[in-house]
Parts: sequence; structure tokens; C-alpha cells
Amino acid sequence: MSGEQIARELGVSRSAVWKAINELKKDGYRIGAATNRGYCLSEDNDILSVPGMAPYLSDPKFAEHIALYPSLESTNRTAKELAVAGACHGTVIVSDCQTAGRGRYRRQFYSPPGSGVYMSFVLRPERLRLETPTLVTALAAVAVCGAVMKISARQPAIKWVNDVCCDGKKVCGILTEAVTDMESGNMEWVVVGIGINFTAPEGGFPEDIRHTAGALFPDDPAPVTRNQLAAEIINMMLDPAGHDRQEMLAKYKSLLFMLGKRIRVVGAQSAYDATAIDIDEAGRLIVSTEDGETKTLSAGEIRIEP
Ligand code: BT5
Repeated sequence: MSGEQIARELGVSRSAVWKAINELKKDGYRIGAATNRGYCLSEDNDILSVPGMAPYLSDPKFAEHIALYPSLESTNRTAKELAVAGACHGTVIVSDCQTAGRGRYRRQFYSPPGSGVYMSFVLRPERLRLETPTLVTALAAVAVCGAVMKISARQPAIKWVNDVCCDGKKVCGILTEAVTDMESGNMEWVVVGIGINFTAPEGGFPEDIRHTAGALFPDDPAPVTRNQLAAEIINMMLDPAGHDRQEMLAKYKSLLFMLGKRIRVVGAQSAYDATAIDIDEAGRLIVSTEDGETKTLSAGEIRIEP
């Protein structure tokens, strides 16, 4: 589109258009220019932005509470600070990369620029109707799987409790943190962080996760943008229709790849083999040990190895 046409349609001067194009280029957008033909925004631009997500959001109001950053220490950390300061239900923090992305037990979550989506939601339990952090983690896993199936042909599977895998590789990790009111015992707020490997990072994954981590679109270029994925996750997380516990848990169970399979439960002191049988009402994993004992496992106390 020519600079003249853009200027006319927006009611601004041509030099204002030229300046804005330069600003966009500085932000990393690839914009071609040809004499007498005008500017061309190339289709392979994949820069996270709220306007880039907006066309895919199911409710335009969601966009009002999305904050986007080029880099943060950790989106969960920023979201927690905002939650303490009173941020509303549905506040979403998105970052292109994280310098101190975290997993559970303060493990690192590798979050390089340009290839992933790192986002955290501030959720208020009274708007959520899911009473425990484990159920919120389950909701996030279901939301990520739903979004992945909507934008790609990949078949995601959940590894209890907080990983989403494709073809056996971890493409997403989820970290839920909550603050409970000591007197009532109710959750005051929940922050749920989602980290997704969208394309393969430049230079590949670091050595320690090279064999376990995978990307949604390992072979560049991706047919959709990170904005589209982020928007679909936001839609699924914030749609109250998705918060019905029974339906959500039914979806969660149908996406779990380990039910009926033999797994290894690794605790701090001991490890044993078991068969994963079911998920209970609180999102806990029910297993049957080799000597026929049934155990219910809460998130956080064990590791599962297939
Ligand atoms: C998790 O912990 O997988 C939760 C990760 C949550 C990350 C999001 S990003 C947005 C928000 N802000 C944050 O700071 N965190 C959240 P866990 O189950 O403990 O797994 C951590 C382990 O996964 C590490 O010890 C590595 O082995 C592996 N890992 C690290 N980075 C990875 C990556 N990018 N992809 C796949 N696996 C990774």
C-alpha cells in the first residue's frame, strides 16, 4: 500500500506514516518498500503485540488487561506483584523472553527471545469456581491443549500435572502460585504461568534439555503466529464456560497420556512403580502400586517418569 494511501486513510501526513514505519522497523517488523508501489508488511512477521492478538480474541475486553513486555525476569513474578497491588481477574502478562524464567522448586525454565510465548494470568478465585491451585493448573493445561489443537495439526498430551507434550517432548510447562487467606483458608489470588516453545530456539535447546524439550513448530516457518497462539490460550483461560469443574476434568483426563500406563513415582526418599488409574475431583492422580495398594498423589510431592 502506498504511503499516500495510508496517509489518506488515516488522516495523517505522509511524513507521519514514514516515521511510524521506521518505528515499526525498529521494533523488528520486516516492512518492504518499493518505489511507486508502497510498503509491504511481510507475512512472516511474528512479533508479540496486543494489536497482533486482538483479531483472535473472543472478547475485545480481554485486550484491555494484557500487558506486553520485550523482556522480563519472570512473567509470574510481575503478575504476582500486580496481584498484590490489586490487579483484576483476567490480567495477562506476556513477554517475548525471560531472564529468570522459573519452573517448580525454583528450577529454571529456558525462555529465549523470538521463539516462545511466556505468559502469566492473574485470576481471582471468586470468578473462577476452581478451588485449588491444582485445578487451576489443570485448567491451564486444558487451555494450552485446546489452543494447540485449534492452531495446528499437532496432538498434544498432558503429563500430570503440569506439562504438555507433543510426540513425547515437553513443549509447555505450567507454574501455578497462589496466596491463601490464613483465616478463611480461601485462595485470595492465583497466578498461573505458561511457557511454550513455539519454534525451535536459535542454536537449539541447551544441552540439559536437548532430548526432552520440543517445539510446537520445530521446522520453521510456523504457519501461524505466536500472537494467535497467545490469543487462543487467553480465550480458553478466561471463558467462564470452560471453568465447569466436571467438564474441565473430563477434558483433562481425555488428554492425559498416562492413564492405564505403568509409571514410576519418585519421591524425596523413595521411588516405586505403579499404574496410573484416575484423576480425582481435586485433580490429584490416583495410582495402584505393585502390591495392589491405591494411593492418591498431590501435585508437588512426586515426579512421574514414564
Ligand atoms: C515447569 O516446571 O515446567 C513450569 C514452567 C513454567 C514456565 C512459565 S513461563 C511463564 C511463567 N513465568 C515463569 O517464570 N514461569 C512460568 P517444572 O515441571 O519444574 O519443569 C522444569 C524443568 O523443565 C527444568 O528443570 C528443565 O528440565 C525443563 N525445562 C526447562 N526449560 C524448558 C523449556 N523451555 N522447554 C521444555 N523443558 C524445559
